[in-house]
Amino acid sequence: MASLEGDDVATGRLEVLHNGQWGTICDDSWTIVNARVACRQLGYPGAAGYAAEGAGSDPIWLDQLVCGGNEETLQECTSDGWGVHDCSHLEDVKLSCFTGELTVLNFHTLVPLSQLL
Ligand SMILES: [Ca+2]
Ligand SMILES: [Ca+2]
Repeated sequence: MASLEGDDVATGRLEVLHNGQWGTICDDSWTIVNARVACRQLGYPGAAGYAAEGAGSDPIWLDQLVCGGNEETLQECTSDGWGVHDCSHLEDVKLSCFTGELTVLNFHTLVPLSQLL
């Protein structure tokens, strides 16, 4: 088992800039893979979580966003197209990113079962 522990977490409504206008992202099809791409693009080392609680008021720019995980930016992921959506602002993505170095907690030495008996 490996687990991750972040020092600190930054949380906020995720918005993208398109044609000089900021807009929100709908949570439909949103995954932790998308969240990782977004956090990396924001300069953070990893994604801690997400929720549909952004509650923005700018245009809803992206819906059905699907990232493969290797993209440098969310703009490289597939979507229905800029401004094409069937969402409300209740579905705006709220994103949490780790801000500190990730620490991998790992390497429990395994004692053979026979020694425990
Ligand atoms: Ca939704
Ligand atoms: Ca949708």
